[in-house]
Amino acid sequence: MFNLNLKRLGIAAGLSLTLVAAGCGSSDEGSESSGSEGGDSTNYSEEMNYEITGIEAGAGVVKAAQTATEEYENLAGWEVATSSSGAMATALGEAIENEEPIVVTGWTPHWKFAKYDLKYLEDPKEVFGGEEQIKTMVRKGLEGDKPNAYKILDQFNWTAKDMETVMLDINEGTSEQEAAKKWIENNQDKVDEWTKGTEKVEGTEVELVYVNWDSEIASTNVVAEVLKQQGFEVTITPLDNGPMWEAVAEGEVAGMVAAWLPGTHGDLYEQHKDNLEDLGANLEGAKIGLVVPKYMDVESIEDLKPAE
Ligand code: PBE
Repeated sequence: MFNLNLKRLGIAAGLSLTLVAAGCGSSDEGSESSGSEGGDSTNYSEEMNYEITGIEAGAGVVKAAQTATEEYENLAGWEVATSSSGAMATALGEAIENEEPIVVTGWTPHWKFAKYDLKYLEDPKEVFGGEEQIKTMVRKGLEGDKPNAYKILDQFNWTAKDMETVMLDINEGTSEQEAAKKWIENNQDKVDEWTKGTEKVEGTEVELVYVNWDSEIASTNVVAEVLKQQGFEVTITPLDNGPMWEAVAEGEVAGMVAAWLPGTHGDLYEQHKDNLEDLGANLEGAKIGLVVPKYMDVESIEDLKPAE
């Protein structure tokens, strides 16, 4: 994962260098803080208004961040501001442009690590958990009703690098569908493994649900395009996290490829696991945590300062 991010950083180096150079010229915060030991010597926490920039309220990473504000004594008085993944990305980009401090609820795979120089804050209390898998969940009975769709969903799996390729392409302006089609064209060998042993259909309907997180937009569009190429009539419906799990457990839709486990969606999995079918991992090496720009002189969640 980290090797991958380094490689990707190379691709975005032109952009990052510009940002860093602009930052150095406009602020001397970096030099002031470079000699410090405890972190947060420039009182970033106050500058950030003791606020973690979150995403959708229903996201697991937001819930974990809220838990962190309770578990870490030094986060007394901190709040997690919720909005959307898009708003978080905009706030992150603006903060970096001005070399201002910001803490966001972050996750990997995500294009932000290729575009910006970022780091995860250490989490000694392990509130955000360790390495995760992204798993595929389908409704009960799908195998009997729509065996070809079931098999493709079961066989779908790719790497963090694959997912990042699609995410970056979308971030750079390619439409979600076009980015998915392009990735499929360039990775036909992988796609052939997913469709292996299945037969084409004529217009069988399949509905997938997801949340508008950049990672899930990438995976869900790719799977949808593969299903379409096999003759399915595919609908993809964005929902909030809780309703996404419910839609599968209640049998309203075929399934989803967006289950982050064991930690991030652990509570939702416990709640619904008896009413859906777990088809296993479609991606290994995912992660969530608090993420900051590398120019910030803080390494651990414990370096942040409590609200006065
Ligand atoms: N995420 C991306 C999700 C799972 C996928 C990390 C934002 C969440 O926190 O629930």
